[in-house]
Amino acid sequence: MSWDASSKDKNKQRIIFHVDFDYFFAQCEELRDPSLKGKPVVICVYSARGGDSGAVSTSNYKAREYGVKSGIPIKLAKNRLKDVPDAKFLQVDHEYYTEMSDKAMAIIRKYADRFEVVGVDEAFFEASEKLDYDFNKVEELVKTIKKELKEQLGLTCSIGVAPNKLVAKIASDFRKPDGLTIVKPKEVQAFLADLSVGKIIGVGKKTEERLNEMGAKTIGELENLDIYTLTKEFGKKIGTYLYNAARGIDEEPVMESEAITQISRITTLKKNSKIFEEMLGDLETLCKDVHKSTIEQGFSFKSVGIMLVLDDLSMKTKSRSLKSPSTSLDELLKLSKALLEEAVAESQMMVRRLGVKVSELVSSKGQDTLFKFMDEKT
Ligand code: DCP
Ligand code: CA
Ligand code: CA
Repeated sequence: MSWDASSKDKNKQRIIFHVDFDYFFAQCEELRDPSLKGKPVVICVYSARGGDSGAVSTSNYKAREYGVKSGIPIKLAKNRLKDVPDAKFLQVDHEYYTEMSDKAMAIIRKYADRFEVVGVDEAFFEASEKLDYDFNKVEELVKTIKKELKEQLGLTCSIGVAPNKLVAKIASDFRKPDGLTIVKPKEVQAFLADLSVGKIIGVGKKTEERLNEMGAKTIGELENLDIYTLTKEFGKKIGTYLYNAARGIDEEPVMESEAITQISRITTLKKNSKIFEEMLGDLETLCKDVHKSTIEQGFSFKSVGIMLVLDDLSMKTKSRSLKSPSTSLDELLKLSKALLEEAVAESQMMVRRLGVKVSELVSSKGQDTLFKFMDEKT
């Protein structure tokens, strides 16, 4: 039965789960090296500048007690932990985290009617049919899933269960780590009432500040703002979204994920060429398009490739991996220029078509694209 069909029956509320792995990158490191457990563990993304320049990707809960969390400079993290001799600073290892993520997702997927991965450490799934639309069966399923993750991988997660994605996502964040929060259909509004509006998916700092100024600090208070006020302030799309969110209404379907493995663009040159400089303009346009699409879909890329279709219609490809996943357009441009320059030097033939691709994609953001979209607009 499709999501549409099931929601037509008013008595049947969907059962939607949101799973979020606890302190994910740091937990993966603890699993690989159990001697880390109990010590502050900080996962670092070192920048190209060397030394301790760069930012903290995440940290375990012990490190968070010292104010060390995602996004702060590594230097500041080291400073906050300078009196803690057993603190550990490790470099990100996306490949290993992705492998753990894939294994964990495979375990959970079995219990879903529909399964949607939204980031390396989180997923939505629907289990309405498997649970006969009975919220009373949720707890047992969650126990089974948590037990299997723990036994097979050693991994803990926090789970939110609700009649829709919006509330499930807020619920998974409600109790952590190793949490479970079930919000039955009748409990939705009471559950949301006292939470800050910033908990709504898509509401970033700017939107939150604006809503606070309008008198809505909590989701309960947001309910007092009428649809006209909200659409006037935020536009029709976001205004309506916020109006519904305040009431715990969200009809977004769980979308079965098809694994995206690469993003590419290809173009036919205006004039066949074997001169690097003549192809540069097209290359830059391709890179910008690929980059835009990659960012919009919430990915970073670890591999860059170019593709040439030559005059005899043969194809030449070249690709290279980065040290760590990147979201940088400059890096994409730099690497694809280098690859094109090499390819042109190696081949005597004219080029007809040119393509750029990024692959080894890492979905680093848990939030859907609305998040970015909303704070840009407001
Ligand atoms: N991440 C990152 N940079 C950020 C935020 C997150 O590199 N600014 C990475 C590291 C995290 C992973 O994404 O382990 C998942 O992000 P979460 O926000 O879910 O945070 P954690 O899983 O680390 O912690 P929590 O237990 O709060 O979910
Ligand atoms: Ca997490
Ligand atoms: Ca997450």
